[in-house]
Amino acid sequence: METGPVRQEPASWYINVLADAVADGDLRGAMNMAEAALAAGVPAHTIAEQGILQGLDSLGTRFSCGESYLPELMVGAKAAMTVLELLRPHLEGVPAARLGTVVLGTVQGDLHDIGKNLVAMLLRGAGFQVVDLGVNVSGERFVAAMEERRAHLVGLSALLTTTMQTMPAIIRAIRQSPAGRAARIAVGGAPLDAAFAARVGADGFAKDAAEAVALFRSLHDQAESAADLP
Ligand code: B1M
Repeated sequence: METGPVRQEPASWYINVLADAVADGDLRGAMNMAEAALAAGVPAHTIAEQGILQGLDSLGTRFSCGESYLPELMVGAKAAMTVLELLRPHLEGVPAARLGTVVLGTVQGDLHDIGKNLVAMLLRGAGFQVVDLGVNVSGERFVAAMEERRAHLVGLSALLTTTMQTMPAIIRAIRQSPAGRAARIAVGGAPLDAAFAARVGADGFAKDAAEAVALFRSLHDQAESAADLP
């Protein structure tokens, strides 16, 4: 029997095997590999930001090329969501700071929420309170949640080139509401970029969940120093 140290693979090995399992919709394989990666000391945010993302990206490419269809997309998404739930306690942790409240949602017409959920977990881990409105969220629902929770930070997510076009109307609805006058609004999602964010009147764009945390920290600081909170 071998008695030497347990063989440790590089982090990229766990990430690649996990990504393949997600892309193949192999839920058990993805869970096993995420557990093995955690046990090997791969940080939870690396497993999420690289493993899950890489797996869903290659599934998306197969879908675009007609090599996979909607059922495969759904099974891969299910594997990704299950791994994300496994990672949740590691990503959210026990936050020390108590920062502001972020009202977060995927915009109207859009049902993609894996990236938005990852953003929510890292924000909670960083000390924000997150009011997650889920998917298919209208401007009215964003405004109502901001009023109810007295929140001044808002995050809009979109994954479709069609639904990103609903962002200007949602941002207008927020800005025109009494609760939204002092709001700081961030947008994100794969088809967006900083130029789009500026064009639609958002206060910032983040390309991934780690950037979203840094962005909301800076928007929170700006709002505090501007002292224009309601
Ligand atoms: Co859909 N889908 N999908 N899908 N799907 C895409 C987006 C697509 C690119 C696939 C493709 O064709 N290659 C394509 C869009 C094409 C386009 O718009 N031009 C597409 C399509 C076409 C569709 C349908 C129309 C398919 C159909 O029905 N024929 C349909 C639309 C349904 C709807 O929304 N109305 C549909 C449905 C689905 C499923 C339900 C099966 C499933 C979603 C399940 C779920 O989310 N619960 C699904 C999936 C899984 C995908 C892909 C494969 C993966 C998306 C994902 O979760 N990525 C996707 C292809 C791809 O992305 N390569 C695809 C992983 C996630 C961690 O990344 O969401 O980008 P992402 O989030 C990142 C950043 O963007 C950022 O941080 C996150 C972490 O790093 N971020 C923010 C996100 N939100 C942020 C907010 C912020 C800041 C940062 O601040 C507020």
